[in-house]
Amino acid sequence: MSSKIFLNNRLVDKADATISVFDHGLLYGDGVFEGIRSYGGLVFKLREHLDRLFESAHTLMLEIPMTKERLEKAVVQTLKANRLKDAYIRLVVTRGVGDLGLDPRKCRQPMLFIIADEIMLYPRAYYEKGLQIATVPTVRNHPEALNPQLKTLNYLNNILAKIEATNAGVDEAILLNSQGYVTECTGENIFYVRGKCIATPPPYVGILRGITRSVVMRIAKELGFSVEEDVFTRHELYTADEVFLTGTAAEIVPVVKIDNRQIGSGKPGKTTRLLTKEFKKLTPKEGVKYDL
Ligand code: PXG
Repeated sequence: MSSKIFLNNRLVDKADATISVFDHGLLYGDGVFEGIRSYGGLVFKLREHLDRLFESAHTLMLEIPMTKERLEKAVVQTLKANRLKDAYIRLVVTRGVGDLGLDPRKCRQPMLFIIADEIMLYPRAYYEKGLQIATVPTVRNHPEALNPQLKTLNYLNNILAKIEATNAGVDEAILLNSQGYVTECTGENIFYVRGKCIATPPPYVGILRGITRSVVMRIAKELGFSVEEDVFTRHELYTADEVFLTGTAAEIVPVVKIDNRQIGSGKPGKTTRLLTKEFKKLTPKEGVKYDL
């Protein structure tokens, strides 16, 4: 069965899911997106993802051509059409077709599409052995230039960082802000563990307020950890007991080496493993249910 894409209010075959070269999403990166997952027939944190999508669009003055309720149904409809219980969902809204000038007023109709596909899982070794990551020269977007809270089609800041990490021979990049404080990775938030304390940077340093981040903070509090949102430098990461990353695609990944410094024992730590276990208990329980 060929996969079905939800494109502007209807399901079309993948081969027919095409958009114009005059779409400003392509010409200028003018658009917003979300990456969502479903686990065993439940869409995880769908409402939170839709809220964030609408917030990003609101700031860009991009009108999403559908209500949140209708969009929720459209996501489920796309999952059903593709008969996917465990899926990766990409929801994109672009400014739509305009002319060769960046004025968004020339774009009459936003373009909305939803792709639901098999999840591309990270290699098992990442979870079993842990990641090696490095800080990169590219600085995270300044919040007053392009706020990282906006999940827009402009991901070049993150892509440059990813290229630099790859060039340095590591799996992922840490981006610092213009003051040298740790922000996040290219598509994941970052945490460190020290004893019974778990810390992660606050949104004002310039990060995306990740949905997985919020879930992990909640789990950690429930387990009796003190959870802090605080600014910190690389030194705090180098000297932590454990470091891990969170994101929709990655879930929770242990980090064992940063800028060639071993973190803790050099193996995924017990707190990271405990949080992962609790997170995995939660995902098949919380979410918007659908039947195939
Ligand atoms: N920071 C950045 C810059 C991100 O793009 C996260 C943190 C984690 O947020 P969530 O809400 O997912 O916990 C992200 C998320 C993709 C993809 O296909 C990207 C993300 C999520 C899912 C898929 O590139 N980024």
